[in-house]
Amino acid sequence: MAFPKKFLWGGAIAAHQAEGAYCEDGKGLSTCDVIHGGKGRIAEILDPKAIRANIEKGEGYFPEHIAIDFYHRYKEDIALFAEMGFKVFRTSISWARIFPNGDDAQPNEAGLKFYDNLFAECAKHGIEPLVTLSHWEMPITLTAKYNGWASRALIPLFERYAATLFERYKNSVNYWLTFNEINMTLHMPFLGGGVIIDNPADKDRLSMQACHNMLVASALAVKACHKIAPAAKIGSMVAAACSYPYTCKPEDVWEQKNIERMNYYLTDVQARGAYPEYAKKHLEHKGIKIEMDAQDEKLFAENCVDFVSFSYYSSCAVSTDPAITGVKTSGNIFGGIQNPHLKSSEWGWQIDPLGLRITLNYLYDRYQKPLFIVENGLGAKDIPAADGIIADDYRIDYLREHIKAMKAAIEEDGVELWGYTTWGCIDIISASTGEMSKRYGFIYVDRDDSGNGSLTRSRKKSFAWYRDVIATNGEQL
Ligand code: BGP
Repeated sequence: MAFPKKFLWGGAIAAHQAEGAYCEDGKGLSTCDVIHGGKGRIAEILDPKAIRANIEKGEGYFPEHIAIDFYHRYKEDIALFAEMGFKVFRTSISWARIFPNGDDAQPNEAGLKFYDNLFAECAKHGIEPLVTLSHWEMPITLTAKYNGWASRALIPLFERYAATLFERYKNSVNYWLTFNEINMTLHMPFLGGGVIIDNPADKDRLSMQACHNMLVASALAVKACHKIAPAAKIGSMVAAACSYPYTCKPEDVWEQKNIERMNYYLTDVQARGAYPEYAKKHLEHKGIKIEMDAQDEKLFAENCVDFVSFSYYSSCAVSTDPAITGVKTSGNIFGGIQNPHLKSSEWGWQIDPLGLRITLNYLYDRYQKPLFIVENGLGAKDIPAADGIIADDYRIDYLREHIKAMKAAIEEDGVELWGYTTWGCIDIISASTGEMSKRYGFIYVDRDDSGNGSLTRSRKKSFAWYRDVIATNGEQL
């Protein structure tokens, strides 16, 4: 049998993409509450004027305000997860529910209570929560006052937020992640770190500074977790961008290597405890001087994560040839060159199950720590048939092939993998487009891209399929 007996099968969502109730029970406004949906979402996130206008005026439809109303419907949803046999459920905590402005004197009791109830509901069904402290959202006040993670002022605020959560949930949460896809802050500083960049020439410096500050906060969270909840495990989380040299030309190979290294330097700090030499040189060559405290390096060295988690959806190719670099694929925000050997999803994300096995091996070789796949799945348009049934065989095929790749990595390569949470186990708002129609779930939610629909939940064909996968511990695919 390939999968260990205690393998954690489950699914994942994030607070802002599911909860809604954006200003209920004392919650403050979050960064994600001021982003519109639609194809222009990424451009809006990168446009300082648009973001400022949204913060000031707040006009138009903001999909996260109601999302799928998980805040009021979590009992029904968790019961459905339990019906599939979930062992683990990954979600995040909304910082603005706990500290509405980020720097409030006291936490918001109603916000804490919501997560008490949520975790109690998980416990009732024997489901282990896996909780991200910060998944692409933070109190908007922290952007307004400090320009988000660009400032070190956020470090003690985050430390207190994290400690508050560990104290409160030390008996109900055994698995924590610090920042979701920390490397994405380099590409999307507002989404990942609440940072607005007015001068594009400042992007590298500010985003790398923001990441440094987040690394310090992440190490402090690891320290606090080990002290307050010593039995719990806390991990890092990176968007694993599997890439291949487009050709065997040494220049292409070298280019791919460099892109890959810059993708993992933040995880290197979290998992190995120090900035790698190549990253220091990169900063030096770019003329970027990161502001650091004398204590930062010691803190990194002493507070490494217990495991490394990652998201994996697709792979891309890398080339130095301008004739080839024209053919882009979208991928998980950073994109790359289209690989002619692979098929793409409707959103242009290239489907590559073997890339998952390659990634698992690569990360295990690099960090020699247990791994956790905390996001994987296929975003697709699901069209209910006349009888209401959604026969999402394309999703089943995608997941089956990826699970086979995991199996091979465990059985044949000896990778230590703790668990697998498919992304968007119930349909939620897409992070990159704000659409509802980009669906990942086993559970269909009746809601469209403009916010119409009854929010009723129904089981797709993949629901019964995943239930059987879990019941047989990955034997029946
Ligand atoms: C990851 C994020 C998630 C998520 C997922 C799928 O990058 O951590 O929040 O949404 O990608 O992306 P999308 O929703 O854009 O399809």
